[in-house]
Amino acid sequence: VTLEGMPDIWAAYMETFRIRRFELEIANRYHPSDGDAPMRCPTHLSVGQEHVAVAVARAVPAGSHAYSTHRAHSHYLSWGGDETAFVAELYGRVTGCARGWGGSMHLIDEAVGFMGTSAIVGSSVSLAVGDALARQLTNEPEYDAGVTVAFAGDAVPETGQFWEALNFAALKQLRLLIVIENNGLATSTILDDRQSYHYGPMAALHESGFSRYSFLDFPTYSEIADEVTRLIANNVWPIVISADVDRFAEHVGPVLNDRVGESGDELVAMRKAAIDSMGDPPDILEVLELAEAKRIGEIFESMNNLEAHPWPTAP
Ligand SMILES: Cc1ncc(C[n+]2csc(CCOP(=O)(O)OP(=O)(O)O)c2C)c(N)n1
Ligand SMILES: [Mg+2]
Repeated sequence: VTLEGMPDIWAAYMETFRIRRFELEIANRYHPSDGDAPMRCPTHLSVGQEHVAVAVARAVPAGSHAYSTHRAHSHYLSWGGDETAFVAELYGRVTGCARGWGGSMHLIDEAVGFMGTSAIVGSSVSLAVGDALARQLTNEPEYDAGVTVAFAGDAVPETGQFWEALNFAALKQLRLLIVIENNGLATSTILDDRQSYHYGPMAALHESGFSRYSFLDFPTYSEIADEVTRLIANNVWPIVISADVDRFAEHVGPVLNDRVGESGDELVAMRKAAIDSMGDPPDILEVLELAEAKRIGEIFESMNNLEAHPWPTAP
């Protein structure tokens, strides 16, 4: 069974499912009762938010780059980051994408245009603005056609560097797309306790009235993908998209909340949309899901082989 010939929502769903599986494997394996080489790296899970990354990655032109934050798993994976290098990095092995020294908050895979992550709140935007400037200064057609994406949390507009980056990008008309995953929380502080409703940074973005700043109220996968496509075609830069999401996990760590918020679970909605799109019995999807879950589980299992995935040695 393959995805060939299936409607786009099938591939989008399976991609979102893939990322959710990685996150659930991390949650399940974080505190193993057996094994002498457990995962120790602090992790910020993207459970509940995966569809944003999938929509953006599938909507941007070829040659686009991405920068991300402490909550980077969905961004790295949606950009096509190497799966084994991802898991090896979480286990602190030399085969990891940052040679085992960086962990979850320093994911990188330049081969696919995933240029790096930093846990300094706001820094993804500053890094991306430099990348977007480089894009403008070169004359390579594919590079020019791509965009530079900065994934960001809702705390990012509370930093100075967000506004400095936005100003510079607007001045130079840089192909910068800032994607804010607005889960309404910075660690555990809600938006209303951090930002003035009338005069705070989100209000200021709203007030600016720019057609290229878009605020999506618990959007579906398709609404995000369509909005990214529309604004890129509009070709006025920079672009800011804020998508309301629910985070189904604690801020840092493997523990999932039982909470499925206001929005429901978009992964479940995408699954239903995939089935409805074909009028097909769901068993095809189940076969695909089981195979994918098994494949991903095996990547984690492979970390038990310390010869294949050794510890790094001190430089
Ligand atoms: C400059 C800076 N200040 C404070 C912190 C501590 N810190 C880590 S994550 C975080 C909250 C981030 O919230 P948000 O951007 O909404 O991302 P989320 O965790 O909700 O995805 C803070 C304050 C930091 N990493 N960097
Ligand atoms: Mg947040």
